[in-house]
Amino acid sequence: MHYDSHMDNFMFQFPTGIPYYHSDNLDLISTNCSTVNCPKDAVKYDRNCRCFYYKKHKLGNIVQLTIYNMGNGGGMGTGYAHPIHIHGTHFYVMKVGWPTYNASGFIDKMNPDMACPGDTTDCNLIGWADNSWNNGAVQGMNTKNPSRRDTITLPVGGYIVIRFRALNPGWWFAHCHLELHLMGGTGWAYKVGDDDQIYMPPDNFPKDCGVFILDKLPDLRLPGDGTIGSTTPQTTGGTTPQSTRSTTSGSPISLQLATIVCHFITCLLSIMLI
Ligand SMILES: [Cu+2]
Repeated sequence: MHYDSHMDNFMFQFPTGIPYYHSDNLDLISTNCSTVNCPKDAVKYDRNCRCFYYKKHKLGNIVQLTIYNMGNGGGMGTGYAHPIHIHGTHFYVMKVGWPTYNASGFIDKMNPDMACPGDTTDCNLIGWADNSWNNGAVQGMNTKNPSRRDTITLPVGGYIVIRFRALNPGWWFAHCHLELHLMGGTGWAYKVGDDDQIYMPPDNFPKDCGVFILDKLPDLRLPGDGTIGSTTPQTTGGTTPQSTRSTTSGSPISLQLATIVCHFITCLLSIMLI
């Protein structure tokens, strides 16, 4: 692991072009995360870890994300709470896992639900402490009346579990809304649907530099022959969150486990080096 803003050991880097026009070869416009040299044992800022980090979700799936904030071991003055903001969908807050705090209000212990082997700043092998929580079966989720948000604060030394149904086809961005962290790489992109399910931008939308003038509302169209598309997603239920047991047995579900960290000093470094 390297020391900086990251998601799953990668520092998000924006593509240089628009993914809608390059879905058949994203390497033309972005750095592929499978090709970056990102040493797990780096002990300082490493810009080689920058890449276009993204997830794929099948249209209509329920997506459950667990995001852990490694912080910096919960020491006083270290680590940040991150306001995680997701574009393209609202989501349900199924659970917030908190650290424990001392009488002065500072963190004294990371949340024990996550097992972070070794040093607390090296979570390459992170997972649930209780194996029975794997595959989405997180205990303690609010499946009755969870809050519906577009942003949720991720506490230092804790985690969040969120769910959304991937009903909005396209490319979207999710990120920490502290701009310093966003620029440092605390974010990820995600693609909902296959290319033939994703509406294309209007014909006169600039693919590179240029000016876009909206003189009429554009027709919705899918890639291919330019006709107006119909992308009514084939969902398996309503938009209300379901329990893990019901989703795993009756609906497709995507599970992702992400880790996130940002250290103040290294974030500043990343800004200066950009
Ligand atoms: Cu942040």
